[in-house]
Amino acid sequence: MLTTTRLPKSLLRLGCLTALTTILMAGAASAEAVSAKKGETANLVLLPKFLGILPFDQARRGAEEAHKELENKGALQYIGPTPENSVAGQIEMLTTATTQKQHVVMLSNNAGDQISAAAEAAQAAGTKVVTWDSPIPSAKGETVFVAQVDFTQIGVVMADMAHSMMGGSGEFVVLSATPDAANQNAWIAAMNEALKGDKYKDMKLVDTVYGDDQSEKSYNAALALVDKHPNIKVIMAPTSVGIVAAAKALQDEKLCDKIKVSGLGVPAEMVSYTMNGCAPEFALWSFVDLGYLTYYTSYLLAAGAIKGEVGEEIAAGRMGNFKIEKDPTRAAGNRILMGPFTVYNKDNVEAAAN
Ligand code: RAM
Repeated sequence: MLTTTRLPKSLLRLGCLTALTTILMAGAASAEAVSAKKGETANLVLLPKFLGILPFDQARRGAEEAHKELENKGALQYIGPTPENSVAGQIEMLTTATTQKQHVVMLSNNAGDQISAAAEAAQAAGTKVVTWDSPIPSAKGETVFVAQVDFTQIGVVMADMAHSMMGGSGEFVVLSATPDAANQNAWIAAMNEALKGDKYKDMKLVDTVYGDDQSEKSYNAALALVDKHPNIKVIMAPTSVGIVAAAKALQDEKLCDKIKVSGLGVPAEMVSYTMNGCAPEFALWSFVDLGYLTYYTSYLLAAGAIKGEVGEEIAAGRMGNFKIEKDPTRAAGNRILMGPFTVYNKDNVEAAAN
């Protein structure tokens, strides 16, 4: 983005329009951004937490769009474990991809730091690891994280959605994905941090439980929360699986007048619960775009056009330019920040669900 502070003072004083326009145009074209050369050979593996849910299918769609656009002569594989075997399955698949000498594994990490040894081994053998959706917490073995949104900000959004649904006071609970999920854990930590603010002083988070991103487990976990904490006003589920399961559980138990669901969900899966008032407000970003941007990043890395270092800028096709920066939400690691996210309610959810 261009700001006037980047223009030389002498120019501003002169108000020289032609020179100013030239500079603005040069800035817009972003001379430093690295563009992808079509037709390279990059063997890429898209490895989500597990297979079988809509957000990851959408990310795959975005990656395939970029794959075609860049006329990659290499292969794009989409592989993943089952939700039940996610941690061990991801580590095994990363190790296999390393043995196969794949150029880049694009990983939505569900294994916490348990995967870092496999990721470091991959890097040592020449297979780069680009994380998306869910990073490696320590960043060990990770080249760069393509962050869907700023993780600190999403914590604040979750606190605010709970605040508005609870009228600013009372008890609420979190129904998360798996206990090791780096993304959900970071969002919950960020929400807890946000809750320290004065605005939220009358809200109390009384429990955090895990439905493992599995529908039935999450459904039962939601029912158990309601039994255990009869006074809760909100179930906050920062998972596309958990939020649907919790909304269905409350609907089935006819509890939506008393308890609301919120969190992160896919509009197409949430629309009926938003319209009937069980889940009045939730947020999400585009997983298609996340897959597309992750692919561009990985293709450029595979081609040797970038190294994944802070300050490098890439041109990511229809999405525009992105800079690699130090990830301010982790102690170590680099990130590319995508954004934005959308907050959905009954006014916009139907249009987004189509
Ligand atoms: C589930 C997964 C994914 C997360 C979304 C919000 O689909 O846990 O990693 O980003 O929820």
